[in-house]
Amino acid sequence: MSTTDRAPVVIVGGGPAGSLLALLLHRAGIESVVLELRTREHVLERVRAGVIENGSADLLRSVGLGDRMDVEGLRHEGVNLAFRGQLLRIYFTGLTGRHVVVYGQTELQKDLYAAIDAAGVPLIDEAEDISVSGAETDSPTVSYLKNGVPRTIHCDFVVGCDGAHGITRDYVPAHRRVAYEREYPFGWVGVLSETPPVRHELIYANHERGFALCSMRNLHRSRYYVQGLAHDRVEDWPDQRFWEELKARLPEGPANDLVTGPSLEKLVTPLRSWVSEPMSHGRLFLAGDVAHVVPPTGAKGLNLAISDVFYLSEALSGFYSTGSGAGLEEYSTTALRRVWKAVRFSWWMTMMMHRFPGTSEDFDRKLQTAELEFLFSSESAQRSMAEQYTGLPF
Ligand code: FAS
Ligand code: PHB
Repeated sequence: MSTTDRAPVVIVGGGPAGSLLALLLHRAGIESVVLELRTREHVLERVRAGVIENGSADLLRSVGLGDRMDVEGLRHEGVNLAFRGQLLRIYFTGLTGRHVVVYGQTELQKDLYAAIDAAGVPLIDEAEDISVSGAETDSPTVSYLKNGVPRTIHCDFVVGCDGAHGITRDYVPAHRRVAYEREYPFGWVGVLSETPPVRHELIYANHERGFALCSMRNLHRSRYYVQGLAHDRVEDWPDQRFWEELKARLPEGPANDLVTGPSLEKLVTPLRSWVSEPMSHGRLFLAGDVAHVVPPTGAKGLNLAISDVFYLSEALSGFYSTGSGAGLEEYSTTALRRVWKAVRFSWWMTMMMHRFPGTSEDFDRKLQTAELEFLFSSESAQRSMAEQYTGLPF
């Protein structure tokens, strides 16, 4: 027995991209259905990004998602770079008038689900075997299994927001799809701990033992990362090794002040830059990690998902309010223009702050040192970094 539904827009994937798009469309009077493969609880448990750009925070406030973020989130007017025992503060607000908000993706996801529930947007979790047909027609359909029961939704548009391992991108024919990739010969080991942050702003450290990052979720909960080998596993990094390595990579002051404790969560993640073009095909549109992945060094992943759905919601509301498909035709080009700038910034931060195996004193290492020395000594270089870190305009 199958059931057939209808909705103007079907969104595949209930992460930040999918759920924010559903909310933006609802506010524009456009109904949608969100299909999520995992349970809500699983999505809400994920510990991922932590930095929200200036523009992303403004967009979230404009759709009623600013209250908890502005109370529990931390406004950061700068960030610190550590190199050769020195700490340099990049004063965002002084250099650009802008700031970032440190607010965990986990918390944002909770706010997003609460907002789409309050708006009455159907989010169907544990939706399995999703398939799309007719993306090249004006009336595509999306089929899936819910509790083993086959269901089909007829729609006008399908939006793939199903992340780096999603299936929707495969509905862009292979002859039209181009993937650009750069893999890095290392990964990150991340730890969440119920310990006070070592400093009230983030520290990105370039050290001969490898990169390290000191971040946080609030004034009692810290998030730390160290550079590990590309194929490290969580079990290779017992807590004691993690804390010893982090401490060794920080300048003396923060190293002495570091409060350690048991890890609440630990992950290892490979680093890669990857973009799949185009981000649309017929009535299928892609947004977020399903179309592009960046190394977290530039804190851009979540923010790119937000800018993608901003552009797409503008284009879809243009279509439904005026009948014009101009914005939809332009969507892929518009989104990719901002994506590639963030891909470049994330690549630049990664190249500048990590130790590349086997490059103790070679040409690349000399370049890295020169890059950091220039940044430490040039206000215009610091302003360029501040502009990009706080987020380029949409
Ligand atoms: P998401 O992956 O968040 O969401 C996609 C959703 O689609 C998921 O809920 C998934 O279950 C669902 N899905 C998958 N396949 C499906 C299918 N076939 N059918 C239906 N649903 C399906 N960014 C930073 O800026 N800083 C960080 O520190 C950082 N850390 C990260 C750590 C990890 C381990 C990862 C993977 C990413 C990290 N990121 C970080 C990037 C991250 O924030 C992403 O950019 C962000 O989650 C992208 O959001 P979405 O595009 O919505 O994809
Ligand atoms: C985080 O807080 O998890 C975080 C912050 C900045 C990054 C990456 C991760 O660049």
